[in-house]
Amino acid sequence: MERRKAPEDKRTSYKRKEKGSSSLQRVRILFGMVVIEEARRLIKKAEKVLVFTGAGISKESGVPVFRGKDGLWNKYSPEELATPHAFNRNPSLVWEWYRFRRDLIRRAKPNPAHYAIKKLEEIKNEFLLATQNVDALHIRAGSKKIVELHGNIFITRCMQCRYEIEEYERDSEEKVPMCKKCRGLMRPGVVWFGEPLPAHALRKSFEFAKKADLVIVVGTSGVVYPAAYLPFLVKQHGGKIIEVNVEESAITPHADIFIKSPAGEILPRIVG
Ligand code: BV8
Ligand code: ZN
Repeated sequence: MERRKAPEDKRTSYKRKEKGSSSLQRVRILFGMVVIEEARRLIKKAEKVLVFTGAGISKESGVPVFRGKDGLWNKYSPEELATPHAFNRNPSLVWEWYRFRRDLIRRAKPNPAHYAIKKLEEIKNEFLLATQNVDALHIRAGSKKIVELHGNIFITRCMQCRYEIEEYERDSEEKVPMCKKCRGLMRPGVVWFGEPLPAHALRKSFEFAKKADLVIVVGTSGVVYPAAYLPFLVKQHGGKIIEVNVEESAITPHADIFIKSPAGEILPRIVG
């Protein structure tokens, strides 16, 4: 009598599927570990290290990024708020927006990714951190060898005599602050679209990129120029690119190692 196929087949197929999927997971985990090991090896070996960061490194600190579905540029248009033209047109609207972001950032704290970069600065003889972030969280984490390519949101600067004040703790009373030296209009100390980057930050970061043997790119979409040239400069001069991002960016196709992970979870593991 022909034996009816045992019902368990489904189970075995399920098991097989399960076995199949878990082995795939195991491969992924193994591959992930290999990639992390490779990144650790490259970082250990590197003598001149550049770290290039974007808004993604501060996401786990609660500071919103710019692009993507919950990015700032979804709700607010950069043209209306982050250009010299917008400020001349409506300085109080622009100040309102920068004060909203200042308050948000004041309530944020540096996360393990910020501290891992500070640690790397202490380990490496030749090191530079070039950040696009204006949130000063790297500075609050203790980074010293840093250039702020797009300025610092807590700096308030006179548009006439360039007199500057730092407002880390609180903002001045006036809705639109005026300079106490020349009564000129004061603006946030950030670089707006269409404005040149601070010459020293540009020169220092580009010079360092040309001699760096490794750049670690963390949490940037890599679409804002001239900052986004930095990883390519390292590559053009024979250096390697390690990228950490929760998703692929404009830099990923050029990365030697791409680690798809939140920066706060992975940086302490690859820098340690
Ligand atoms: C200038 C300060 C000329 C203000 C900012 C060449 C080609 C094309 C365009 C241009 C070009 N050259 C110039 C331009 C124009 C323009 C530009 O690049 N436009 C782009 C948008 C097309 N550049 C300029 O205007 C620059 N100036 O060129 O001047 C000149 C020269 C001489 C004389 C006169 C004029 C000035 C650019 C600076 C603008 N200012 N910020 C403010 O903050 O309010 S830019 C601002 O946006 C940030 O600073 C930052 O740089 C940028 C946002 O980029 P990201 O940081 O990458 O953030 P984003 O949200 O895009 O991505 C976040 C990433 O993190 C994502 O990939 C996400 O997946 C990832 N992520 C999320 N969570 C995590 C994570 N990763 C890891 N872990 C997580 N947990
Ligand atoms: Zn002034």
